[in-house]
Amino acid sequence: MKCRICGKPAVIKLRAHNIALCPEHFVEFVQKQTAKAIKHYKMFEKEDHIAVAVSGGKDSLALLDILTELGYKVSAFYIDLGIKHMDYSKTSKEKAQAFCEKKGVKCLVYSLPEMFGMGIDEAARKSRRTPCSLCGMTKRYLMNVAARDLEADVIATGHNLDDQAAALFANLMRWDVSYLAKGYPVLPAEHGFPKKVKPLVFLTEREIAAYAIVRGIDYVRYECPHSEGARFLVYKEHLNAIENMSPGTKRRFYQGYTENIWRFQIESPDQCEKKDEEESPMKPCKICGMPTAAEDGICSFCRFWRPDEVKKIKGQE
Ligand code: Q46
Ligand code: ZN
Ligand code: ZN
Repeated sequence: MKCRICGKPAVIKLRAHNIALCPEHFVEFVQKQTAKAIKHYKMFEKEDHIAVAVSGGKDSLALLDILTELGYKVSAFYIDLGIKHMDYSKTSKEKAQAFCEKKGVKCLVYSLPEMFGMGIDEAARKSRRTPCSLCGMTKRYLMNVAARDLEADVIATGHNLDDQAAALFANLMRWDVSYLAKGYPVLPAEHGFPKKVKPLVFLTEREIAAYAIVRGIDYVRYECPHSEGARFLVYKEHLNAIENMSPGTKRRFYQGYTENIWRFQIESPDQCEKKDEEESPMKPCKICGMPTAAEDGICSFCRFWRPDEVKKIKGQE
């Protein structure tokens, strides 16, 4: 197998693109695909400051590598969830910080155990919530805080084509129209929250894993013990089987959806009515100042993580 561009030995065959590439040209290919997605979906411009959410995994570290290589102004942040199983949080924090240092990128760390004296598992146990629902709310909030602290214009996450296509597949199977309306790789800035983008949407998991190896990126090899990956695994496997039969399907499936997403964003009359009733104006949280729509003016993060301050505020009212 020879590189289609230079004829040197190839390291990877990309059936969807009908090419084989050597390490040098594969790296170039991955970076070009990312640049293409950024341009195609109007994610950001050269002068923008991008905050990359790094988890210590291959996708987010590859994203950081690609964006810095493409010459973007990049900072990073890591959210330490305090997950002790297999030293998951400790190891992923070390890998994330070491890679940021290697790339000369500033990395802010938000540590739940340091800020609140407990990690996501203990907090979930105490509140009888599932770790992932609590984690989702916590990460969304801290991402916005990180963008504010870093004075970034946009937050970038490492979701890849497999993630996006599997989520689309799952949402279609359930006809979950509210999620189908939100699967675009760009979420505009809204209500005081920053823009959020997914620049790796043109690249498969396999391509990103190969990129991380070729570039010598040291990442955590295992996923969070509560990984949502398992939820989508069956969809990923089915999509891979179809991809094997007909290379390029995954990309056409997701890209075609992004071109047709407006079809899911048209609201039915009863949805409009419901929205009018439900929509309450955003205001700054009485405790942390971040925007919230909660009627009592206390955001869901503070309500959960800062109960003493909530009590104090309620006592004063
Ligand atoms: S939500 Fe759940 Fe993830 Fe949080 S607890 Fe782990 S698996 S990290 S994407
Ligand atoms: Zn080559
Ligand atoms: Zn708050």
